[in-house]
Amino acid sequence: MFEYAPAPESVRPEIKEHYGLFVDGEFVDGEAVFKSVNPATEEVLFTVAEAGAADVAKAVAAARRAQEAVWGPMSGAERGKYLFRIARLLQERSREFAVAESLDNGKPIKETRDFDVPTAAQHFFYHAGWADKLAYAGLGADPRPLGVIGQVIPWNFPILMLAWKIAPALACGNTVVLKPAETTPLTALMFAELCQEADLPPGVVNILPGAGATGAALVDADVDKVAFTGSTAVGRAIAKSIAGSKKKVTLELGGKAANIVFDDAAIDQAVEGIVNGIFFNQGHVCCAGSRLLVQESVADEVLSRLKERVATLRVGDPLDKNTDIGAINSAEQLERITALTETGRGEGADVWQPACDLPENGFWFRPTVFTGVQQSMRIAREEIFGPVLSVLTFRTPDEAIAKANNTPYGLSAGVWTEKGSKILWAAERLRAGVVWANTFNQFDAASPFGGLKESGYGREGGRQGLEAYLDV
Ligand code: TXE
Repeated sequence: MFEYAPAPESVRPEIKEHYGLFVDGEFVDGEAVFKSVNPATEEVLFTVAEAGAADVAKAVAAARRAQEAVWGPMSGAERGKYLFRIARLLQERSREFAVAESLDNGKPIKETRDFDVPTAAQHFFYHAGWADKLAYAGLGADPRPLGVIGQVIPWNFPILMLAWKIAPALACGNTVVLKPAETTPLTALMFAELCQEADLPPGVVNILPGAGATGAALVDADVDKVAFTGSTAVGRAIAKSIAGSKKKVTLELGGKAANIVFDDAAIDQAVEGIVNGIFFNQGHVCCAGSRLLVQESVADEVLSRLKERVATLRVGDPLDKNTDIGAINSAEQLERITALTETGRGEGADVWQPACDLPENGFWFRPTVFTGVQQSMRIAREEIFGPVLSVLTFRTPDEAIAKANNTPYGLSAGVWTEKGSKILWAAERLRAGVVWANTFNQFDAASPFGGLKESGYGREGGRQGLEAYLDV
C-alpha cells in the first residue's frame, strides 16, 4: 500500500477552500468556478473563480489605471524597492510555496524547494536591481515601459514562469494581467496574497485564473504586449490573432532538444546529465534533453550505465524528499504521453522501463527509454513532455549536428565531451537558443533564455529580456 507523507506542519501552506480572481488589489468573484486537483491523489485541493471576458476587461482597465497613474510615473528606485520586498517575502515563505507547488503540480518537493521557488525569488532580486538602471542597459538612453502586459503561462513551472514574466515587466514600469494554467493556479494566487502583503499598489499585478478561453480573451483585450509560454500550436494561434495590431508579442514554445554524448565524454558525468536532462520535473520541460544522441562506439556502455541509474530513480509521493519523479500534472497530459509512447512501440522502437510500483490513485508514468529510434519516428520528432527518452546513435560529429538540428524546434541542446574545442565547434553549429556543455538544465536570471525556429522568439532573463518590456 502506498502512503503519502504529510507535509510537516511548520511549512504547511494555508490553502483556502476557495480563491477569487485577483483584480485591482482585491480577490473578487468570476464568471464561473472550477476545481484544482492534486495530481498525486486526484483529491480536490480548492475551488477557484474563472475569469470571463468581462473580468478580463476589468483587470486590464485596472492595470491601465495603475500603470498611468502610479507605476509608470514612479521612479525606478521606488519600483525596485517593491520588487526587493516581493523577493524577500518569497524567500521567507519559500517552504510554504514549495509545498503548495508540489501539491498543485505534482513535482517532487526537492525540486520545488531547491529549484522552482529559489529561482523565482532570484528573478525578483535580479530585476529589482535593474529597475533604477534601465538607462544603463545599453538599450538606448530613455527606455519607456510598453504599458499593460497580458501574460499567459503553463503548468510545468507555475511560480517560476510567473516570476520570469512578472519581474522584468514590473521592473520596466509596466503593469500586468497574468493567467496561470488551469491545472496549477495555486502559487499564482498565493503570490497575489504576497503582493497585498508587500503593499504593491492595486492594479499593478492582476491574476486571472481560467482555461484557454480566458487566455484568448486576455490576448484580445486592450493590452500592449502579450507574453506567452506554452504549446507551439497555441503560440501560433496567438501570433495570428494579434498580427497587425498594436500589440507586441514574445513566445516561448516547445522543444525537442538533443543531448549529444561524444566518445570522449566522461561517461558517469554524462549519464547524470542525461537523467537530469529528461527526468527532471517528469520531463515536463520545454528544454528537456528528450533526444539522446550517443556516439556508436560508446553507445552500449552509456546505455547500460544509464539503465542502471534509471532503475534507482524513485517514483512516487511528491512530498517525500527522496522522490525523484513525481506525478504527471493532469489526466490529459498523461494521455498525451501514453499516446505518443504507443506510437513509439507501433513504429518499432524498443522500449525499456524499470520495474517500480506506482501509487493507485493519481497520474503516473514510469521513466521510459526508447532505443533503436529512427529520425522519422514521432517519438524522435514530437515533444512528448513526459519522462520519455528517445535514443539515437551517430558515427561522426557532423552526423550528430545534422541529427540534432533535424527538428522544427530550436530551444536547447547539450554536448558532452572532454575536448573544449569540440564544445565550441558544436555550439557554433547547433541551432538552439541555449547550448549546455557537460551539464544540462542550468538556469540563471542573468542569462537570456528563449528559442529559435518553432520554439518561439524573444528572450527572457538577462539584459536581453528587458528589451521585450521596453520601447527604446
Ligand atoms: O498547452 P497550452 P497544454 C506543450 C507540451 C504539452 C503541450 C500541451 O508539449 O504536451 O504543449 O500542453 C493557455 N489563447 N507545452 O495543453 O494549451 C492555457 O490555458 C491563449 C510546452 O497545457 O499551450 C495555459 O495557461 N491562451 C510548454 C497555457 O496557454 C491559451 C509548456 C499553456 O497551455 C489558449 C506547456 C488560447 N487559445 C505545454 N489555449 C513550454 N513551452 O514549456 C490555451 N491557453
